[in-house]
Amino acid sequence: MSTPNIERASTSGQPTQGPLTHEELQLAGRNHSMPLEALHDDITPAGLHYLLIHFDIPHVSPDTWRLRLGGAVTHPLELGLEDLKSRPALTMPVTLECAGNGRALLQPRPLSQPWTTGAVGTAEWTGTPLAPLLEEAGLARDAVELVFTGADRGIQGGVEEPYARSLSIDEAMHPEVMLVYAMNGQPLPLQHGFPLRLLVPGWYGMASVKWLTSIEAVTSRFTGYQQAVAYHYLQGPDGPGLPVSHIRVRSLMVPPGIPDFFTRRRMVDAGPVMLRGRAWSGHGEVERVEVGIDGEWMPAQLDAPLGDFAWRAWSLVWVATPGEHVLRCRAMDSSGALQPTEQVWNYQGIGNNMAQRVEVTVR
Ligand SMILES: Nc1nc2c(c(=O)[nH]1)N[C@H]1C(S)=C(S)[C@@H](COP(=O)(O)O)O[C@H]1N2
Ligand SMILES: [Mo]
Repeated sequence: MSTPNIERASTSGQPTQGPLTHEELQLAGRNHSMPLEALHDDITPAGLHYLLIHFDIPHVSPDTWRLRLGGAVTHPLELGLEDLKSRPALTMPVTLECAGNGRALLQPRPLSQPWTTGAVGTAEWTGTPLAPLLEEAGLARDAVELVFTGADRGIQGGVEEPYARSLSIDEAMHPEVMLVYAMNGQPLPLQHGFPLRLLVPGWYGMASVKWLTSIEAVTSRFTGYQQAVAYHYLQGPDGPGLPVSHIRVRSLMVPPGIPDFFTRRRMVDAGPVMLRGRAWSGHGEVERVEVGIDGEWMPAQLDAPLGDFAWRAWSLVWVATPGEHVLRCRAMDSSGALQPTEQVWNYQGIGNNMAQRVEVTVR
């Protein structure tokens, strides 16, 4: 192999204490995170929004593309992009976060996409609500779930499948669930699901199926890989474990000052420093953010929420004194959930919302 310092993983999925593997580097290069300085703005430009693509970006021609809504319905529908755009439109800021955000900070480290903290972004999404379409199609009485399938396909855990996820009828009928064709006022970029994706606000990103081609009403629980095997809170390789759904409360700060190129350690000048960041949760409104300066927690100032499903800005003035410091932040939501300061480990490295840690040298 031509990369002598990068090890090759022997098995996928098993946690490791070892150095970064060739496979993780390959995934990290394909799927980038949001640079934390993008936390300055309410809306993340599409090019800075994180990306997660399990397989390959499929080539979809918008002229021949159709969305099929069928299965256990009385009136199956087939819609083109223009049909969808002529329906009632909704634009909403929504914070998306990958369920694996924080995975690579866990010890031992589950082998998969090696996110540190930036697998998040907030875009202004435009689309049409799903519920009226389901009503038009007329769900059969014995329909229990809707299966959403993308045009991309690959092999995971030895299983070859298109990327597909399901929602219960109840979950799918929520008014904020939409079929989205624009991001920040532009047609959906290829990498974010062109021409159409599902958007499930409040849920971790895996639910928001990109390159959507079909919605099928089914009469028994969907058992596809991304639904039944991936995305569970597990303690070991075997289940059962709880399925992953809503985003756990999290906050992040814009790292202050300037970074050292290689270590990204921060250099800050002594004196008052405005610390700023964002906090979000899929379990209710963010009610409190605290900033920890060398272990002492202080309440931050909260701005008005950007939307029901979008992050909330916070700030705090820190009077920086010369020396080495550790800055942290943690948020609490209206369900009472508070970010932990120590890791809470699970086998797939899901939902690691441990409080961020930023090391700073003040000069
Ligand atoms: N068809 C399809 N949809 C998908 C994925 C995928 O690989 N294929 N990845 C999912 C995951 S795990 C996440 S976190 C989000 C990422 O959305 P983004 O790339 O637009 O940020 O898309 C979800 N939808
Ligand atoms: Mo994800």
